[in-house]
Amino acid sequence: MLKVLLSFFFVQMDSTLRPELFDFHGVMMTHYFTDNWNNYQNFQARPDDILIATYPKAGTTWVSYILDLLYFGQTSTAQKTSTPIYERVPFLEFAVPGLETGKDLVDGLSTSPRLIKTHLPVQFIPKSFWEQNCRIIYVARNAKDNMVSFFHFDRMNKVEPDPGEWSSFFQRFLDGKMVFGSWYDHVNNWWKKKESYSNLHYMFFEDLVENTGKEIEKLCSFLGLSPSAEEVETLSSSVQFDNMKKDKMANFSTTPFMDFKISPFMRKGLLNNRLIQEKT
Ligand code: PPS
Repeated sequence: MLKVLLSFFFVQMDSTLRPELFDFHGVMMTHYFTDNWNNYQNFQARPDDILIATYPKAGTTWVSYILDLLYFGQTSTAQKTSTPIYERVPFLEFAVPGLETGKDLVDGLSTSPRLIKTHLPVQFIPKSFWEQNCRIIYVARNAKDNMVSFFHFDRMNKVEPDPGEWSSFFQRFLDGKMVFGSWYDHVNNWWKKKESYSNLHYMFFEDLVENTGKEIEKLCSFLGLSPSAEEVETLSSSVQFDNMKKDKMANFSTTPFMDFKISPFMRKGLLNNRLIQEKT
């Protein structure tokens, strides 16, 4: 019942209730990701925590789902069919009134390891992740597909700033005036972090599309896991776009503030240049 009421409330929110962007320590943010700043900056990471970091719309959910299946694929079916991915892999900085904060959801996780999602630029990561030498996976996606995905997401997500017309959104993206700042600064500063922090696995959305099994193997090698070739094959097919799109626990259709009548969360998930290649 609570979920139904929340959906009603969020879907009724009009554009005037959408958040404004503001400059926060040199990065454009909205208050939904800064209201809980002090709390999440003091987050106490554990050495086996795994952080999945991305610029928004770069493949966070895909990699979260892969890791969840790698570690907890044997969990009871009841849990798998009733706990959405955003509760299994909480979004650390998320703080929307009426919903549990990401930080509280992480604190409530009883799993080991805990899988944690973030879109924070590298300079905003709570210091305990570095102190505990946690494993961090960063996923980057090419700017064009990332931007298109972000535009459609902002249209349907009522807790994002209004995207406006495509032309102004396009310019804003180029100017780096998006939630979590500039795409270029994000992917570039995380890339540079690899030089000083070795427990960082930097991967690309495009490689996952091209050869999911190979990327899963690289992930496993980073995580110190050794699944059989058959297990990798099975996992690789379970996490293909069409399967995840159908899965209510992975496709965000249970989220109260997203309007799927405007656009689905899992929209295309393909490379535009691959489509072009296929056509020529
Ligand atoms: S979010 O809201 O920032 O956490 O979004 P994120 O999960 O990072 O990115 C969403 C995009 O990833 C696509 N996606 C996939 N593509 C291919 N295969 C699989 N399995 C898959 N899972 C998620 C999803 O469709 C979004 O991209 P677009 O281009 O909008 O479809």
